[in-house]
Amino acid sequence: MTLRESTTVAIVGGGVSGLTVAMLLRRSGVGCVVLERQSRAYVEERQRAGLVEYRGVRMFERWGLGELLGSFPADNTLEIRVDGQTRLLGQDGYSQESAGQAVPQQALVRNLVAAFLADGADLRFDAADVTLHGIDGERPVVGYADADGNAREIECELVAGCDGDHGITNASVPDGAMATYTFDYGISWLTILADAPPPRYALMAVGRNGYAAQYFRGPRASRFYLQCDPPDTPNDWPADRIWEQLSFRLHRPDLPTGPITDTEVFPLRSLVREPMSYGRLYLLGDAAHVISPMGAKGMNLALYDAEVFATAVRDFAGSGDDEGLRSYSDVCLSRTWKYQEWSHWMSEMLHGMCGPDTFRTRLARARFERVASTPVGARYWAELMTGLG
Ligand code: FAS
Repeated sequence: MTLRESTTVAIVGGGVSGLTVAMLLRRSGVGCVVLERQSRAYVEERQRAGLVEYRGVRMFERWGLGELLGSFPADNTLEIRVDGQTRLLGQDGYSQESAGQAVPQQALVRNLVAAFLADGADLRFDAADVTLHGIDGERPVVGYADADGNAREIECELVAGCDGDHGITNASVPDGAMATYTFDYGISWLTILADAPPPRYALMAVGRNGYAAQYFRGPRASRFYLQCDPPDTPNDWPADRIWEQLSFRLHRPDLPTGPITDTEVFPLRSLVREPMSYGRLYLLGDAAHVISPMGAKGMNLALYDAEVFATAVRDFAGSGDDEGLRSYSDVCLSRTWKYQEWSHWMSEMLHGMCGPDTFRTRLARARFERVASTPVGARYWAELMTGLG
């Protein structure tokens, strides 16, 4: 027998977008249930992004949730090493007054889970076989099997698809109802997590030696990136080769090493689904758009979608005003494309500065010089890095 219940918003996916929108709906007095396929432990340990932009920091503060960001360092400085020469971006007044916070995504997710459950809210892990029904009607139904294998159904007014790029919600939209735009950079990154001391500033190295980066992921942890050949797998990168290439590209013969805890190869690619809603289904975060990590906007676009959707639902549930829901897709797509352009612009510049000395390399270096040494270039970079642009 199927157990049936109802709520206002059924949220599929308990990652950073699902948990943030759930928390904001909770603050707005709107009923919601979050269904997450994985276990709590898995979700809380999964390492991804590492920067909440200034706009995101202000958003959490605005909703009275600033403490969920913890006391991680706030800094907008990015050190770019060009053939070993240090150039610092983000030292201008605008950047320093609008600093983002280096919050590891898993730390934010952990804090969101704890706060949501402590508030007595409804978050269900190990929810399997989620299916959507009647999303083009007035009362959609979300079906799933709970952790004990019981079949359950949740009738609701709205469904928030927060289940990522390969989730069930975007796959539930009928063919032809959404357009999908994709871009493949033809570049892959080896991403490395290591218990190695983090850099003073977020660090990227470009130039003849190739691309590498190092970011804070904790007081004694770093996330490194190495550009690698697309067919590569982690097996092609034993630890000694990783450290040899990192110290070579970062121009750090004395680079402190440490145990490597995770490696993964992922292709740099971007994707946008338009529109970001269909009937009573609204897509948020990676369920609607994937962006290359260059420019650190993946998690931040997910946070933006969460606030736009939660505000729209609050108005709809409160006064029946559906203007926010009707404009949700356009509002979020406008920002999504702006930051897709930013991420592409950054990738073209920073990856363009690597490798042999060609016309394209010189163009990329000229673009970098404008950013690094002119007030207009610095301001353009700062506005987009902070998320205020
Ligand atoms: P998430 O993928 O975070 O969450 C979706 C949730 O839905 C997951 O918990 C999943 O288990 C659940 N789910 C999926 N299918 C389901 C189903 N059928 N039923 C129920 N639940 C389901 N961005 C950066 O800016 N910097 C980085 O360094 C960076 N590194 C990344 C590394 C990797 C490997 C990946 C994949 C992404 C990275 N990103 C990075 C981008 C990342 O931050 C995403 O933009 C962000 O996680 C998006 O958040 P969500 O939309 O909530 O999706």
